[in-house]
Amino acid sequence: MAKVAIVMGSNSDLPVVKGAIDQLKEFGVEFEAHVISAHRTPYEAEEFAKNAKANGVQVIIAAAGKAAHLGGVIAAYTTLPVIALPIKSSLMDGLDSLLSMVQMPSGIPVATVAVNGADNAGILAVQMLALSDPVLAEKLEAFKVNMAAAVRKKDAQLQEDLKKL
Ligand code: RP5
Repeated sequence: MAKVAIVMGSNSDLPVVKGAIDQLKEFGVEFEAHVISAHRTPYEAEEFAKNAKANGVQVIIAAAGKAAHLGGVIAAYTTLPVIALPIKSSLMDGLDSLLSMVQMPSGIPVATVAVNGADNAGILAVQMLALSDPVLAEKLEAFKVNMAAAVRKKDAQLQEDLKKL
C-alpha cells in the first residue's frame, strides 16, 4: 500500500480532491485513493482505518462534504495522522463540512484544512512524510524558495503597474 491514502465520501468529491493528488504527484509521493463513506459504508470505513497502519499507510487524507464525519470516524480507529479536507457543499458553502470535521472532541485530533483546501491537504501530507524522508524535506525547502520568488516577482510587477496608474 502507498504511504498516503486518500479516502473521499463520494466520487463527486474528486474534482476538488484532485488538487491534493496533484501536489502528491508533484512531490513524487505514491498514493492510493478510495471512495469510502462514514455513513453509507461505515463497515468499510472501520475496516480501512483499522488496517491502514499494518498496510504501510503513514498519513490519511479524508475528504467529505455535508455531514462530513469521515475524517473523525477514520481517526477513531487509527493512531495514524488524519488530514481532513472539507468539501464545499451546495447549501452551506462548506461550513457544514468544515464544522463536522474541525470540531472534534478532545483525544481524537483531525488536522482540518480550509474548505476545498486540497492543495494544502496534499502539502501537509508531504510535510508529515518529510519528517523521516530527507529527500522530501529538501523538495519542500525548494518549494518554499520558489513560492517566495514568485511572490517577489508579483511585487516587482505591482511596482511597475503602480507607476502607470
Ligand atoms: C458526502 O456527501 C460526500 O463526501 C459528498 O461530498 C456528498 C454528496 O455525495 P453524493 O451524493 O454526490 O454521492 O458524503
